[in-house]
Amino acid sequence: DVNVMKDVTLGFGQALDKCRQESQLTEEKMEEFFHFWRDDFKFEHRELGCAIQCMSRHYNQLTDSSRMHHDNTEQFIKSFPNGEVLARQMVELIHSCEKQYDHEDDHCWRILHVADCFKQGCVQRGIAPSMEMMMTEFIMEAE
Ligand code: BOM
Repeated sequence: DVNVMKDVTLGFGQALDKCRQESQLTEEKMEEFFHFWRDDFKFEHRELGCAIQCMSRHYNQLTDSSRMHHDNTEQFIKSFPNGEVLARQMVELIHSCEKQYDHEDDHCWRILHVADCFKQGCVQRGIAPSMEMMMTEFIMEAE
């Protein structure tokens, strides 16, 4: 459900600031992580892939080969309200995206493609939050 995805995104996005420096992801390339869900968001900066790698590592969601750690990712999603309704679906979706891009040896590029594929899959399944939802919640949290 879209509300779960909104919460998981905002939770995951908490690691962005910590990862900006090491990934070189400037605010010009991505101001806030929730912009991920904008209709016109372009997955073109390798730095975003590096940032997602850093953020995933921060939450112990990566294996030594920089692939998704299934159990830890499932637990992370389940740590949000109603997370259990989406956890398996999200892990399976990310894994199917990983398999599609397994030939890409550069971790940052691969993760960027996986993220794009994950977003498209969420849109198709109707579990992608709207930008309006993301903005509202983000502003509420900041107040
Ligand atoms: O192969 C490496 C796997 C990296 C996972 C990339 C998934 C895309 C995540 C970007 C969006 C995140 C929103 C919510 C967090 C889900 C865990």
